[in-house]
Amino acid sequence: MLNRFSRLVLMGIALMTVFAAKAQNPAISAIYTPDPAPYVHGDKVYLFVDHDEDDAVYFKMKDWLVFSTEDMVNWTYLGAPVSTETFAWAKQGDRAWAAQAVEHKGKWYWYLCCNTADGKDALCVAVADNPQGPWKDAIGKPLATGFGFIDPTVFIDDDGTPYLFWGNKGFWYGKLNDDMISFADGYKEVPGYTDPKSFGALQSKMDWSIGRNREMTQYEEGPWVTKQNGMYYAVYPAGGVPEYMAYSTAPTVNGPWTFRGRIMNEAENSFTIHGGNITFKGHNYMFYHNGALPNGGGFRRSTAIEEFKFNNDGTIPFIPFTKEGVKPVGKLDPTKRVEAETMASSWGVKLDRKGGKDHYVTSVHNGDWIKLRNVDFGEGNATAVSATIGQLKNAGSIEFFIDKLDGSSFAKIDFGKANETKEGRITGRDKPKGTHDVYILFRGGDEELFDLDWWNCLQY
Ligand code: FUB
Repeated sequence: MLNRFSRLVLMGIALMTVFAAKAQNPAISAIYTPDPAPYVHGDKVYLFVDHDEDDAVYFKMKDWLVFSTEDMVNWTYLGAPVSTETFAWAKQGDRAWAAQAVEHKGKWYWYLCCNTADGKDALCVAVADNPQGPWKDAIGKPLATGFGFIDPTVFIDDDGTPYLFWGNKGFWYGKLNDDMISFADGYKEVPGYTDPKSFGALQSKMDWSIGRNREMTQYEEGPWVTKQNGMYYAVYPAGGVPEYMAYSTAPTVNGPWTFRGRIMNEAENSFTIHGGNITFKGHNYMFYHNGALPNGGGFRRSTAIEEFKFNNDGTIPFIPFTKEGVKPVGKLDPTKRVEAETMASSWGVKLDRKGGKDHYVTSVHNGDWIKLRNVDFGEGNATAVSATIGQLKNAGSIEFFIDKLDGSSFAKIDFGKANETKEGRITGRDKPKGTHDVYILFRGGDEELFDLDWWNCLQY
């Protein structure tokens, strides 16, 4: 006979299963991830995002996070290696807003925006040898300051020349020197910023940078500049708030820009939308954010992703939002170490807020779960699952399920000591074979259980 608590947990699991079965968007569910800036590097996509605090009721943003994937659905959290503390001159604990990173000649440059200690909008640059860092302030001062100097996007042209574009209440750009941390000849307004032909017509409104009304265009903020087949593309949130996603194109990096219209509607449950597109393994993806996670909203936003195809003439089609998100473009090998913080979706758990290489799934409670997609068990030779935990607050267990969270698990591991590695036998009847989704379900008492570090399948 089930007691009341067990029944509630089972009901909760059933509800969460419905949520899990449908949604790959938002793409990351264990932490809020606004202003996504994806970057393709070899066989990986890195995702650089800002971070809305769980209890934010206005912009409350202190640090920036990194994730990576090889299959577009299972994302590995790589930590929170940069925060306002990285910039000693910056206002601390606030205004860690939109950013984008790029690799150039073996170094990684992360262009971010924050406020100076006296409240000016500032562009900043951090530099590192790899996306996990350690990152440090590249110049020890802002790269540039000015009203509306937010949302930098970095673009490296085919000839290797880097450019930075940015701005809200204005749209500016400048050629960077090869050092990536200084402008070659200053910066200026993007040609056509106030021209409806370039960035769409919008009635005149107050421009705080000049202190009076002027003709404004649809361009709002958050530019994302790329080049494809000789054509320059600027994708950007448009139309004032609530923002939709629009784009313009130009034959040269200096314009003239032509307004091409709407590519995404106003985001679900968020008055901002911000993101950018990449091509990975032959697929085109548009990243953006919405407020669609449980407890999400305009100040608790999450990365979402849609696949799209360019039209034959190079234009970008209108891209509808989906709950399903994108399909996997690779498989996950469970016989290799799988970091616990690699997941396609999750319920209840959180991620640590640290820099460095070691990360954990935290805030684990009874009934929480992690889902991984396209896990390839091959011929079904795995005979056990091994897992390692970090801190232990209370004893508990993990159970592994195939494809759905009901029925019987194929392996179970109990934990009672901090930092232990333990194995659970895979029973013959339930042996996983071929490619499946995997759920890891946490079980225990009412209190927080333990931090999960990593797991893998073993063959004896
Ligand atoms: O996330 C803070 C700000 O909201 C960004 O800098 C803007 O682009 C908007 O998304």
